[in-house]
This record gives sequence, structure tokens and C-alpha cells, in this order.
Amino acid sequence: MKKFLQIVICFFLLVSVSATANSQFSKPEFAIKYRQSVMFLMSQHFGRMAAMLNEKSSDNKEAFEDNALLVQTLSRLPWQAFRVPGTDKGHTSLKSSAFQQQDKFNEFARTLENQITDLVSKAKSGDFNAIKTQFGEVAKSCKACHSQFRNR
Ligand code: ASC
Repeated sequence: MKKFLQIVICFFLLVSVSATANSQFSKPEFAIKYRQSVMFLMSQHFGRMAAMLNEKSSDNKEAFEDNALLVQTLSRLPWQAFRVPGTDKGHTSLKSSAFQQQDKFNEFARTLENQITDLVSKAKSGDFNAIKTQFGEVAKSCKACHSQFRNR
């Protein structure tokens, strides 16, 4: 009987641990804060790349690539936090339609990831015009999602 009880307790512990791992956020506000933090970092590193492109200096090649790599990593982080139920309420500009149009939302997310990956390879090539054009494509993919799913 004691053994049985131990097994039952182990089972419930495992279930509760995996439930936490699945939801990732202990409160909806943390999901909002998490994705806003990632977006803030992305905008900072994106802005640094824009400034470098305006300076047109080839000294910036490595720094540009570093920033592109950071944005590539960051671009993989926020999506799960956008799927937490209830996080279209509160301190957020997320439109509720993002929940109703998950496929569209995911498509925007994948497009950004692909466009930034392409920017990383262009950055490695050092071809200024190709980098500038691809930077514009990344910016377009940010804007496309924001105008669909972000409240002004
Ligand atoms: C940013 C930021 C956005 C996007 C967008 C790109 O840095 O805050 O909303 O880039 O301007 O087009």
C-alpha cells in the first residue's frame, strides 16, 4: 500500500512539473512581459543595424553581423508567449484577432525568422546593397505583422 501511494505521488508530481514546462509562464502577465522584453531587445538591435546602414562604413561589417545574429536568435523566442490565453487583455497592444487567426500569426512569425536568417547570410557576404535590400525585407515582415495584429 505504501508503495502504491509513492507511485501515485510520483505520478502527480511528474504531471504537475510537465504542466508547468508546457505553459512556461506562471502568470499571463509574465508572458506579456516576456514577449515585450524580447521585442524591445529586437528593436534595439534592429535600430543599431539601421544606424550602421546609414553610416555606410565598412568598419561596421562585424558589428552588423553580430546584431543580425542577435536578432535571429531573438526572433525565435517570443512566439510561445503570444499563445498564452488571456494575454490579449491587460498591459498589451496585442489584438485579440491574433488568437483567432493563429495560422496567419504563425505565418508572419516564420516569415520574420526566414527573412532574418537571410539577412545573416547577406551580412556575412559583405555586399552592401544586398544587405540593405534584405534589411528592408526584414523591416517589411515586422510591419506586416504589426499592422495586422498590433493595436496602435
Ligand atoms: C523596430 C520596431 C518596429 C519595427 C518596424 C520595422 O525596431 O520597433 O516596430 O522595427 O519599424 O519596420
